[in-house]
Amino acid sequence: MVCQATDIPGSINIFLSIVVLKGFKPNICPSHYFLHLHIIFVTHQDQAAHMFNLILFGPPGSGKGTQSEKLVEKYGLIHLSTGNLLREEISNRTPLGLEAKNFIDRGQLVPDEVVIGMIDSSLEMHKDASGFLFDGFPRTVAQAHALDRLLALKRTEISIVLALEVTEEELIQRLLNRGKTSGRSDDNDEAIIHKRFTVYNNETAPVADYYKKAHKFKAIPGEGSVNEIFASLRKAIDMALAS
Ligand code: B4P
Repeated sequence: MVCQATDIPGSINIFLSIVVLKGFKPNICPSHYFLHLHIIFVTHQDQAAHMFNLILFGPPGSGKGTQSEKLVEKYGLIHLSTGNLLREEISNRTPLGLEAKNFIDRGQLVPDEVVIGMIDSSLEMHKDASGFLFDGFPRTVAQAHALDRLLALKRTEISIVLALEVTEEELIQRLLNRGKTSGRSDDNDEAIIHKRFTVYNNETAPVADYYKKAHKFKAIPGEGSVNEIFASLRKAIDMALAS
């Protein structure tokens, strides 16, 4: 079997050069070794192309976290919640957590570079995932661009964005209720909750237009029982998977 040097992607040539420089001598002829590496590369590419990547979008308290738990169980996706990742950093009192707390306590968004860095490392940690559920990310257009770039590096993309729609009165009730038991500093104070809505309208709502232009956006009614909303989300996902 003959394999031509022009068939081999540049990155693999570089990889092989490093391996050879480090003294590794494959016990097969170089052309077959290249072919073997090429097959590994193509297999990895195919897996990435078939990933299902979902964004669960919506204002604070719309039920992203609640529904994400059920969706990851149903579809076997890896759950990436920037809110949860940030709260973990805060409870571990890391420098990143201490910086993030200042923003969260005031109802503001944590700087883009911090959350993008967290998502980048999480994607790296789950190289073999069949897909991701992004919960609470992206929250700015800059984050949406960064996510597109990170996924393109993995030769995959966002499959669908499902946006939970809930009225502001209902959101306030849910957040104040959660604040009674969650101990979350950003849920206890109505002024902070209003600040979060202002930030959402100014910085996060434009993310919806970004995905509408890409024909990936679908609104889902976010009021009703948790199971009713879950059924609507499942219907939208199953349609996207079938298309
Ligand atoms: P998040 O942790 O993302 O949380 P959230 O938007 O407040 O809530 P979620 O929509 O997940 O609501 P949940 O299911 O819990 O963000 C927290 C903060 O972290 C942000 O304000 C920001 O500062 C920072 N942050 C996070 N990501 C960031 C990013 N990408 N960039 C910058 N900063 C970032 O539901 C809320 C309540 O409603 C719960 O009590 C739940 O039980 C209840 N509920 C859910 N569904 C219900 C239903 N159908 N009926 C009645 N109640 C319901």
